[in-house]
Amino acid sequence: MDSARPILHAFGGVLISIIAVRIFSFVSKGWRYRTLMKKLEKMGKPMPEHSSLLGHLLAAKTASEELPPQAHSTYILDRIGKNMVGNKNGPPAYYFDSFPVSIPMLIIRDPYIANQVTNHAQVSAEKPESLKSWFEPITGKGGINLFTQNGQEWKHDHQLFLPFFNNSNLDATMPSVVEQMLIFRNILRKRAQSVEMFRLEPLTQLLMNDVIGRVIFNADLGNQTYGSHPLTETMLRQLRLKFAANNVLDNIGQLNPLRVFSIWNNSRILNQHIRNQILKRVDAFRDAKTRHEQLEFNSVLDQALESYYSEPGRKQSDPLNKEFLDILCAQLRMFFFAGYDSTAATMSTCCYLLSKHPGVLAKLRAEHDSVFGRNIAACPGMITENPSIINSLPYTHAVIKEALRLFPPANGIRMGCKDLVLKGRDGTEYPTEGVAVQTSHFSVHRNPEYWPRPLEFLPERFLVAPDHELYPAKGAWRIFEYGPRNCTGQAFVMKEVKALLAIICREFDFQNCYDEVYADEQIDLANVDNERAYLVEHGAAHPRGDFPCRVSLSGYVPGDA
Ligand code: HEM
Ligand SMILES: *[C@@H]1O[C@H](CO)[C@@H](O)[C@H](O)[C@H]1NC(C)=O
Ligand SMILES: *[C@@H]1O[C@H](CO)[C@@H](O)[C@H](O)[C@H]1NC(C)=O
Ligand SMILES: *[C@@H]1O[C@H](CO)[C@@H](O)[C@H](O)[C@H]1NC(C)=O
Ligand SMILES: CC(=O)N[C@H]1CO[C@H](CO)[C@@H](O)[C@@H]1O
Repeated sequence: MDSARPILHAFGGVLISIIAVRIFSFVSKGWRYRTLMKKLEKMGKPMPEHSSLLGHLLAAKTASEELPPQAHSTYILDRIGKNMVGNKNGPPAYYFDSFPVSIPMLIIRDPYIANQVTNHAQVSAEKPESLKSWFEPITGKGGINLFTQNGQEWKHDHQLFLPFFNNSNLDATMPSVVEQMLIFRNILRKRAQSVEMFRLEPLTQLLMNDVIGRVIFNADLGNQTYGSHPLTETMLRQLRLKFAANNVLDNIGQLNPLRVFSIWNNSRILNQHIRNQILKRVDAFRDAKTRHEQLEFNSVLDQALESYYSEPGRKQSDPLNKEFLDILCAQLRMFFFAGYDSTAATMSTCCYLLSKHPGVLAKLRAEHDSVFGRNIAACPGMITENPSIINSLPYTHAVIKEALRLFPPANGIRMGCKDLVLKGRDGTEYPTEGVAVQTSHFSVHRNPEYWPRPLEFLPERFLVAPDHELYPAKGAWRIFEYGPRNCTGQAFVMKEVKALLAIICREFDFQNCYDEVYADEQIDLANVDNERAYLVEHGAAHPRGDFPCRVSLSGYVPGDA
């Protein structure tokens, strides 16, 4: 035992030093952030009352207490703005210091200011360092992926994957996508035989999981048909863990050692599966190349291999180097997440809103009649034969945009710099040095100064001429953000959701069961715009309750186009 003592001593010393360094860095960071905010407060910049000790945590607490349970942090940020004196709709932008929850931020609620951010040469391209810890459980590898990378490293990897998203390659994926949607349609047909209520979103999630497994890394997850695939399960489990105890005010959950361990364990399993998939595909990819076979489409993985092997000095027979394999693994985990979660939410949100707006549904069906003809059953085959047909569905497109306006799954974030001082329309200046600039899509998309009838579901606003009062202001709809860091997957999202609506909307009627499920609920919905399906935190922002509904065969008879 005695001989172990010096070692234990040394170990204890190291441990204490590590802890001391961590505490020191935490305190000095906190001090720096609070001082920066105090300075901005003294300059009279818009912000809630700032405490030297707690920053704006009390303002966040007050705001969250005025909201229903689990309301997404986007409502908290919106509420904090509305609680500030002087402007009942809240200021166009305000500073927010929630350290240790996040680094200091400038929250933007106005498109005029948001446009300046995405037009600025440096800031438009720069992500804050702190975003990496958000992504770490999802992508591993220190949270490094296209969302969080900067500079040359981002440019390089962005180029690597970009060709996947060209229009002809996306069209070439559509037959595989439609195949999965037909499985989904059959599941709905079964549900339609019973009057039992069910939740739609878990089904759109499985649909999108299977779609994305195929187009991201050539995996047939088959979850819709066979029961859940380990990869699907691990990803869903990881997201549940990440968001279980993770809201703006309760970050303590992240320190729970059991949770930390489970996240690490899940991360390990995700890596194993994806690595195997990569290595399997490298072989198949080489095979196809030596036999000069044309692939049906390039998956994201195929595209990365294609780019990798066409770099100068590399031979087709070379193995992947470790560095590339690591980053590829992290990027594919990111694509797997980015590819299914928010798209699945969008699909169920559209079905929810259509169930509440029969007039919109009627117009949507009429458009599908005119493009796909009177034989409803022929539609999927027509998309498979000629994927570009879904580009001629302007009303459907507008329905999706309007659903996304009201239920934005994501936000935009950039790192500010000394050179960028934003200006409000009233002349107020907002320095951005040292703060992350976050554009709140929810607040921008419901901003009454830019959107007439902001809370109404009016797809027509995206179809009217520029001189019409409903015509959206520049940059007021920014669901995929603008500038060099906009969403790489946006064209794909629109194609997928349009195809799904074309395939299911004429055949089925959805009956919205929110009132039934939440009939006995005694909560005040005033601060979530009286919306029972208010957004909650789960990966991307999702409507609460996973859309409880019933589905039935509509009996719809297509009209003459
Ligand atoms: C409804 C669905 C989706 C929404 C609302 C959405 C939204 C966004 C937003 C707002 C950003 C920019 C974030 C920022 O400005 O800080 C973004 C970035 C990104 N999205 Fe999406 N997205 C969706 C679906 C997808 C899909 C299906 C893919 C890929 C298959 C994808 C891949 C990406 C990537 C790679 C980035 C990072 C771009 C970069 O910084 O280089 N997204 N997305
Ligand atoms: C689009 O990407 C695919 C797959 O990488 C490639 O084969 C095709 O040549 C590209 N087309 C265009 C127009 O860039
Ligand atoms: C890691 O997770 C898997 C899947 O949930 C589980 O079977 C396994 O026991 C876990 N490993 C450890 C060491 O807890
Ligand atoms: C989106 O980003 C790409 C890649 O950086 C860029 O080429 C394109 O112009 C951007 N689009 C918009 C609308 O900002
Ligand atoms: C159709 C089907 O079998 N779906 C299964 C997919 O996986 C989930 C669990 O993640 C199961 O609950 C579903 O039954």
